[in-house]
Amino acid sequence: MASSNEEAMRMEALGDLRRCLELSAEIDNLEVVQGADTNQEIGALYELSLEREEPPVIVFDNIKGYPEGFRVAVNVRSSQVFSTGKKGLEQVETYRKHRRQHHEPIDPVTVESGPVLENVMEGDAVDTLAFPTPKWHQGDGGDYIGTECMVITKDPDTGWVNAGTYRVMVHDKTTLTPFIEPGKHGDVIRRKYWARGEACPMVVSVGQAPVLGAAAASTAASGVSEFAVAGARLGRPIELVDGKHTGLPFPAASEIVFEGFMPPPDEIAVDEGPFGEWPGYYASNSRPEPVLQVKAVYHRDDPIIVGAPPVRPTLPGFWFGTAGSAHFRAASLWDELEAAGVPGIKGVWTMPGGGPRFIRIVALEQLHAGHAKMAGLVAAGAGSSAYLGRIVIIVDDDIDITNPAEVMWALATRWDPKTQTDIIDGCWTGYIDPMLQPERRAAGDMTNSRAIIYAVRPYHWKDEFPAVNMVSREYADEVRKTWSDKLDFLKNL
Ligand SMILES: Cc1cc2nc3c(=O)[nH]c(=O)nc-3n(C[C@H](O)[C@H](O)[C@H](O)COP(=O)(O)O)c2cc1C
Ligand SMILES: [Mn+2]
Repeated sequence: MASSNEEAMRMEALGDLRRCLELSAEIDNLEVVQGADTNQEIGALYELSLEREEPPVIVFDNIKGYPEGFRVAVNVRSSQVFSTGKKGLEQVETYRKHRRQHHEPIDPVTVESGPVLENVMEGDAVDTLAFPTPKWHQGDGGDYIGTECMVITKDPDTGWVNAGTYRVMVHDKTTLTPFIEPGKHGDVIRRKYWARGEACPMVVSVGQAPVLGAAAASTAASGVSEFAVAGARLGRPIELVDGKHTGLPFPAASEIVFEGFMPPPDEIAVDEGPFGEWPGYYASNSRPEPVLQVKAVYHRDDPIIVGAPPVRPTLPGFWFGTAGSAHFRAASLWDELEAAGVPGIKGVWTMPGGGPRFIRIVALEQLHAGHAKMAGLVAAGAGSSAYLGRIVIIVDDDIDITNPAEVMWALATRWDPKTQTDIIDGCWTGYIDPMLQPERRAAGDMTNSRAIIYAVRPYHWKDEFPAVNMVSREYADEVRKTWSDKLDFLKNL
């Protein structure tokens, strides 16, 4: 019974940001910070909170220089209201199961009105500076209102509405720059308008139901609307209202929405960045980006900016938390491997330090010669890992892939670097890759190389491979039973 109540609570929080904050407070997992400064202080407190694996939700209120009620919230999607109590691969499996049960897309519905329309700024009244937008990191080139946000565009050919999370910098009252890496859906769509000599209609939602942030940040297939994915996960349609200027839809319960047009970059572009990025650097530095010229701002009373700015991927709260979503991305790749017809997958994981993308580990029950290679090639190119990867490691299924020491042991003892490695060049990467060579960066050649490492017992002599030096689980249990009353060191072992 308790567990179905908890599931109901999780779904309620997933579908409604303000309810999520209330429920987080009820379980004592929410910290309210009064009087912090948007200039680096909010960002520093957030970064320090991520030294914990399970940071609290933090709501900043009475922010210096801004009206009471104009808030910033962080660590929302890692709130303990979403905890299933599961860890490691069990958590990955939980995500997969949930997705299987909720995979039929549920299209959004258009409604007449919603709380996002409580306040509207148009014409001379448009003021994107009215909100307590943090300068998150010391080296940032400006204030970023979009970190956990949805950038909404519509394919002019098919009517597909895409929503992706791309960081958004504030320049002046009417100018924002969403930073969309080449090849992301928002980029592919905007270029279609530009090719016709038109400005791209665009909407940015800042602060929305956690399920929407999760959908916008994960890789839905081309042509699939993240609103329908979010609806599927919630089991009910997302309610949208249409913008007056672009006709683009946005969530009726969004906290803040900017609506406008993005002309082609040869008409207008301004310097975006630098911004502290999740690989742990300021790699994309500063470069001209096309601008969103804002025609209307819609916001709720006492609006909440939801922030999920990147930090180095060595911080535990990041790796597990909102921006990292390590488990969620592992679940995506596992699903993709199976969809591609790779059998015998026993687990998928990401390595701490590599954030959600750079270092992906697959545990495989090898069924035939060439099977490990099959898994490695798919894992390196599948939708959720194609962008910004570095290393794929395939290991046998006796390796506990959630334990970095075990993965290193597989590398140390089952991998012949010369014969069990593929190096593949020309893969998709982005400006935020610190290893993107200066020549490629300058030429707009956003590609890098990948290593696929097969740290598995070579299939054709796996039966001759030296046996592992380890007490069997059965004998260990037997010995423990005999001795645990007498020996302290056996307690809790
Ligand atoms: C907090 C956060 C910030 C992100 N910022 C960016 C960004 O600035 N630019 C970008 O191209 N992708 C960014 N991403 C990754 C994209 O959201 C992700 O690739 C998503 O699949 C994009 O949507 P799309 O597949 O519809 O293009 C970010 C993800 C998260 C979780
Ligand atoms: Mn998409």
